Amino acid sequence: MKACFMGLGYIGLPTAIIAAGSGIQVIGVDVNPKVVEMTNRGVIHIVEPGLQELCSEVVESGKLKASDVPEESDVYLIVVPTPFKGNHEPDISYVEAATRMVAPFLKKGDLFVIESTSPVGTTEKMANLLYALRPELEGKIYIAYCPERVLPGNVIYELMQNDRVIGGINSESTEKAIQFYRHFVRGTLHRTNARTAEMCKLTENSSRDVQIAFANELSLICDKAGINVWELIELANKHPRVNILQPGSGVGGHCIAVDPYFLTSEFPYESQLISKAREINNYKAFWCAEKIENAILRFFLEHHRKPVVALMGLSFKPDIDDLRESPAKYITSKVLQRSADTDILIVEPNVHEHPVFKLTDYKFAYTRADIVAFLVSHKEFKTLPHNKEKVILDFCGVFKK
Ligand code: SAJ
Repeated sequence: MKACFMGLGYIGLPTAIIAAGSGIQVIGVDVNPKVVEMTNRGVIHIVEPGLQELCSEVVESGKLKASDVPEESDVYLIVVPTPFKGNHEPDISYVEAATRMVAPFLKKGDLFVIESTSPVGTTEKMANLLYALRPELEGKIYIAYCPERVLPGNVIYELMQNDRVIGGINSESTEKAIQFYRHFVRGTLHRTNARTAEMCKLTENSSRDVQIAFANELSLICDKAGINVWELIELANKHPRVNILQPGSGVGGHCIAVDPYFLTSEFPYESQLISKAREINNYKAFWCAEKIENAILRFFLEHHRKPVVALMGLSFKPDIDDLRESPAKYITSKVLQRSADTDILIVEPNVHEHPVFKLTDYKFAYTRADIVAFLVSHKEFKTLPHNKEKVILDFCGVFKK
């Protein structure tokens, strides 16, 4: 069997590698020539534990090859980004472009699967597009939606072990997609229709966003009330039916901070809670930036000199190199803008170089700084010694108690 993966990003690349590892012949297609070149050398362009070794193996064995154009295959998977436009409306133009690219290669009996997070109805839309481009294939190809559910940082395990929801445009398509995913997924494959599968993905990430918003709201209340929010949550979670998540510097990444808008833009009146959760999680990053700016001002008034400030972490969550939609990056930019004349040290242990931010070693920054703001709870930061001399703004529970 041969599969063509359109998109070798944070999800497409690991999935292509795992599929190739299961014996499927894989061609991975990406518009970025650097990604194609690196993949063909067996080098991954993302940080993901364990993935490098697997990539080298499947490239050496000839099971995975990358290119900028698709090749005739039996299965085509669309794993490209779905960002949103300025007004938070989903932008499915990459899904559409990838669909157009594979259309000439499709033949009778082939399977076409969308994995990209998509607004409800996208799979049907792409089916209609394919039939418009290749009318002779109507009713002769299988089309399904199967959202990915993996957590960056634990991708290999989750790709193989997580349950998957698979929804075809008809039951034959669902069955065909189930047969494909059986090659490399050990979790249960749940059958549904395409619209429900699309909605399921949006529901999962919106649900997490709402839950994090609750934790972030608690952190704002606790800050005013003089209560340690980490201790509070730990205690509340001792209740057998309470399970509160952790507050942080906001919600980032290309999933949780984006997907709820796919619902709020299309169902604005029905999605009040989802909408409010987005507002709270966005506000949390703004609030953190204000806290840092106030601390700088207070330090100046007390010590009659500008403080050295360390901003610890830039990625959107702990122990990864991914800066997409990162609240830490937003906070850093905002503080740099507003406190341009202050000595600000920026730290991100998972990134070597950044085109905009000059990065500093985390131990050096921590030692030098008068004010330390933890924006991401990277594992390295947890090993730093407590220092009562410094002003510590711990937005994500590095030192918890
Ligand atoms: N965060 C908190 N507090 C928490 C948990 C997370 O503030 O208690 C923040 C993180 O710091 C980060 C953001 O939320 O900024 C999102 O991180 P995450 O770990 O919750 O999720 P992602 O974006 O890495 O992955 C999510 C996952 N979805 C769910 O857990 C429902 C993953 O399974 C999906 O595959 C992925 O989105 C996706 O691709 O959609």
